[in-house]
Amino acid sequence: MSGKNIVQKILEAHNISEKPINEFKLGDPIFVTIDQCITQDATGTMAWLEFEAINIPEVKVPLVISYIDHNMLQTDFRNADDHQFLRTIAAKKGAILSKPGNGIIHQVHLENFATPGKIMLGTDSHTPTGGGVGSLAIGVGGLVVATVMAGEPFELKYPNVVKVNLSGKLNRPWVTAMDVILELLKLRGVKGGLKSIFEYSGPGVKDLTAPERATITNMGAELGATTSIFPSDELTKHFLKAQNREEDYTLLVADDDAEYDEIVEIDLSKLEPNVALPHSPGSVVKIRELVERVPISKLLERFPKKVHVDIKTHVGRLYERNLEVDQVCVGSCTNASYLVLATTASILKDQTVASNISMTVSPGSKNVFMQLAKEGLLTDIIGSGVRILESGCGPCIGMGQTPPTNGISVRTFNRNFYGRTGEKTAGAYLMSPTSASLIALKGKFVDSLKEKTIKPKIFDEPDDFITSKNMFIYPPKDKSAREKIEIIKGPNIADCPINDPLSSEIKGLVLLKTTDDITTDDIMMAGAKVLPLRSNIPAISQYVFNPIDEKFVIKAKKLNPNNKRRVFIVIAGNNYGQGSSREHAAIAPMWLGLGAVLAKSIARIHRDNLIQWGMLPLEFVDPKDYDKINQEDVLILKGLDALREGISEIEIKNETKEFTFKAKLNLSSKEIEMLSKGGALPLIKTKISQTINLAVRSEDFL
Ligand code: MIC
Ligand code: SF4
Repeated sequence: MSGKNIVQKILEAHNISEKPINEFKLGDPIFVTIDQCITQDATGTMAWLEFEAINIPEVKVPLVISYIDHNMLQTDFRNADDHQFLRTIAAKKGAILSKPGNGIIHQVHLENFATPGKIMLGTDSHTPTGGGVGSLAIGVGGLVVATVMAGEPFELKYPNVVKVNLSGKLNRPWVTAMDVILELLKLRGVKGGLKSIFEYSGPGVKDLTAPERATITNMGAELGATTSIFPSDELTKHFLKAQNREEDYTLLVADDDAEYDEIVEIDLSKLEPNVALPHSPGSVVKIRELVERVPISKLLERFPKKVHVDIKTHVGRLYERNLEVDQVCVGSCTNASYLVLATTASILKDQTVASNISMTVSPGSKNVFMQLAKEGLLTDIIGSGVRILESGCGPCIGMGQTPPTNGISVRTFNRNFYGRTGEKTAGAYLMSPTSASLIALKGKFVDSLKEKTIKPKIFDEPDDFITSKNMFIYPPKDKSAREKIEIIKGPNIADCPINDPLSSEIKGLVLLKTTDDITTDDIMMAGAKVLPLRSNIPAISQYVFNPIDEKFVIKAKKLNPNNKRRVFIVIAGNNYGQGSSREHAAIAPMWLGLGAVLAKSIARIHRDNLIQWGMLPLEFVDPKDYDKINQEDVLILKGLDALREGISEIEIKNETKEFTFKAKLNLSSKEIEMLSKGGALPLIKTKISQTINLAVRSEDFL
């Protein structure tokens, strides 16, 4: 037998299924144990409400951390109430809390806890950031984490493992790790990682520090990948040692004769600064091409039709405006580590941000912030006219810094979906902090490789990072102290809703027919107005599909005045639900009456979220049937009591057009159980009450 790749090694060490690792095929369900779980406030309030509903005394995963980093504006009582709830439930249930201001979940976790060889789950799609130090780090919905914290094993669909072979060296300082992941997105697009884990390897790996690797694994989420991972080597050791946790280091590399399902080659020395055009992280071109004003028709030839209108509108506007930009935002879980911000500071030093530009910098963590301050680099940043924001997600999730009408925003973030900036007419361009900083100084897109005067400095990774821990709140060690803690819930925090058990048939109106690549931001928008409602499903459901159909909720209420379950269906193209892990994009439509999504394909996390909440993620057997269905048709889904493990085909009658066609879904036996009960919550409640009874009985015998 051939050797193992890193993914196989980690899965093997955690496998609790009945068969050994070498017998798994693509898509087979594999059960693994979980070492760490992380939540963040925007998804975490729901996850913790679910955990509370499961009603067990404390978390059963060795390390659980609840981060507060998304909802930080506190424009009224709602966010502060959420924070209070998260603080009290963490203390009671045995989780560490990372206070607001401690930093962005993924950056803080990378610095403090991510560990080579461990498997971690996070209620956030950018959890794969931990892959930068060799963790197998996977983003999932809140209910998956809630059930795993309650002791359930985690079920993963066995992935394709793609080797990304890095050769050569980056042409620093202007070409960075961000350009590597943008290159991969250029090569493969936003669907290019479906069902896959990307394992990085090759001589180029040695040139990348752990935080740079984390930039790459973080944004691997935009490929639709299950996760991405780097080996754990000398550079990992240096990073962990500098974070004062050398004991977490283990060597983790693939065997020389390891096999992969696919190999991608990237020569780092050939890369140039890249940029993702509005509104997709997959629409990547070289910055130089925009500066040279490559005709839009030439750019369009590279991209699917779906994105053509966006590119025409936004690049057209950029060219008309002589490449001028309104806003530059540096930060996010992708690009806010110490080294990248130190280089940013060296670009800004003794310069002034152009008068037409508002520039912000949000350091990824409190410790990054302090390190920049200690070394005087913060002075260079502030001195140039940058607006410093606190360490948090901020503008990345539309919490402030919304650009002007028709604005052109340059961001170092990982997503530029339609409307995500908070302004639907604006366009966001994604690129590295070094490229973005030069643009901020010049006021417009420029080719950094031709820059003569500004000379950015490349910093070595420090041997000692600042490793302050005083914004973590550890739960009381003493069980009786934990028991006494009262969970505080403000008036905006509503109970967790629940679905009905599935019957044999669903009759539903097609309330919406959408196109390809609908994002979770399209289904359930973020931003300062809506994020404070994340712990209140009835309230947040008023925004379902708002960015793409403002009348959707009115239609849903008219159809379903008594708030019944499973009365309408959504028809979609490919990659429905790409983007975030927010389960609100499943729960809120469920609340309005969604029974099933019937699509050409559905993104992994969103598919799982639908099942977790008792809705059917169906795919057309013949994608051409998509064209035969119209909005407002009535569909009848039959034989739902006969779902079986593996691929089931379901007969669907279009009652309006009088024809029958087929849809399919590939389910594990656990997923069938979940669907039939109405989701993971009703299922686990049944199971847990049995376990508790059994435990009491065995104690009685002792
Ligand atoms: C995002 O980047 O979209 C988020 C906000 O971090 C989400 C989670 C969420 O919606 O709260 C994610 O990436 O999963
Ligand atoms: Fe926060 Fe943006 Fe990262 Fe999501 S992508 S965790 S909103 S910084």
